[in-house]
Amino acid sequence: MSTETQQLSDLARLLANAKNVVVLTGAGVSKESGIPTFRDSLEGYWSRFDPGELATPDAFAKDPETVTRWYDERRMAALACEPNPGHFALARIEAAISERGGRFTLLTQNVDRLHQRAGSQNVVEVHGSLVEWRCTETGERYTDLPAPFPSYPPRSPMNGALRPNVVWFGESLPKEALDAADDALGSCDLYLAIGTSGVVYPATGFVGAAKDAGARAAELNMNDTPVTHVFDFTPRGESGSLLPALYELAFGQGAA
Ligand code: BV8
Repeated sequence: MSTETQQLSDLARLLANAKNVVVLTGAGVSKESGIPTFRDSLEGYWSRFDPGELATPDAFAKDPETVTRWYDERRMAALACEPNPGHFALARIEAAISERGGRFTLLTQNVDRLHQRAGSQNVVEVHGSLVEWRCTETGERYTDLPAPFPSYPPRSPMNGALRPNVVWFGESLPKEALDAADDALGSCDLYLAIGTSGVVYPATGFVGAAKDAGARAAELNMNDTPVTHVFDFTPRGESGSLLPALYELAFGQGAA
């Protein structure tokens, strides 16, 4: 048996008996749905921009038209995409663990809402969402929005500029998201980081809290990251293949 398969079957055995699983997903999980990952070179018109520069309050203050146009194009792309087998497998893993009386928390850095569309229930959007925009004057949030916006920056009914309700670099994560993450991580026995490059904090640091709670940790990714050394299991491959295989090994007909 290859070390890859051995890793996945060892991980599946832990997953089948886990009491409190915490998963962190990144843009890699949505790649097979056709959504470019956050650090993939931006295509076409956007190739001249650095996403890390555009995803900031300064960029919005300087050029709200360009920033809101970028986010609206990403919103349209996300709405046009479908969840992939990796998203559906995570929803099935959550259901299997819940059925056994276990706890499952999905912390996602993704802003595309594909986990929810695949049926995941306990989803914490640590970086917000593309489909929710908020008025910069009143803070009011809106999800029932024109698709696409007729002009940029879009305006709220109060005529305030609308911004995407995502967390930009330099902005704190929503308190309720951080509290939910801390609560789940504090008694976690298995932590999975999936499809994330492990460079953005505080999300990348969640694995440390899980390890402090005594959890085993797995990093399912295409390649190594700056935090790979922290993990006990590091199966490599596409999440759209690894996650259905993990589900089958842990809960499927052939489960050990
Ligand atoms: C904070 C939402 C406290 C918007 C995002 C200076 C000032 C302030 C803060 C900092 C600073 N310097 C550093 C920081 C901290 C900063 C940070 O971590 N910077 C990094 C870059 C060094 N963090 C913050 O600012 C956070 N807030 O710290 O608040 C604070 C407040 C004020 C002052 C000081 C501190 C806020 C971070 C949130 C930023 N918002 N997104 C948007 O989406 O536009 S982050 C952005 O990166 C996305 O959310 C994305 O999800 C996230 C992480 O990226 P990944 O998901 O990992 O995606 P990536 O493309 O990088 O990698 C994809 C991976 O998938 C790859 O490894 C690839 O191999 C793999 N893959 C590809 N295909 C597949 C696959 N894997 C499996 N299957 C496949 N098929």
